Amino acid sequence: MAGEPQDDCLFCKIVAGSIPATIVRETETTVAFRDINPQAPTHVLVIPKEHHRDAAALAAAAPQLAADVLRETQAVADEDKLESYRVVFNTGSGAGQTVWHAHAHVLGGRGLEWPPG
Ligand code: DGP
Repeated sequence: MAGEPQDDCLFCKIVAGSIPATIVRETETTVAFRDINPQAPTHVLVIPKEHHRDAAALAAAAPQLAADVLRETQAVADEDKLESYRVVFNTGSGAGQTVWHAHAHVLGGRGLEWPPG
């Protein structure tokens, strides 16, 4: 069911604490932790604690929770004192999504080119 933890989901396991992660922030509804393969000096993933397969599914099923995730991206940027940063939701395998639990990448701490690859 939408929102229920999935046994085979890596990020649900991070939420549950059964897989370790470097957690930078946690709220009642979200967790933010450092990406295992950082692409910038700050590379933090913000996820809803509920399981939704991608950002579009999250926004459709739980818009308030999607807003919580977005609000936390700013909090992460503040925590790492980033003046400029990028928020990315890879959505679908063609866009590079590899983990099927909605997550925002917060990237910063270096110059970021546009357009992205
Ligand atoms: P995406 O490709 O947009 O689905 O992003 C998934 C990200 O998750 C990717 O940048 C690497 C990160 N990642 C994968 N496995 C782990 C893990 O076990 N721990 C942490 N901290 N990050 C992970």
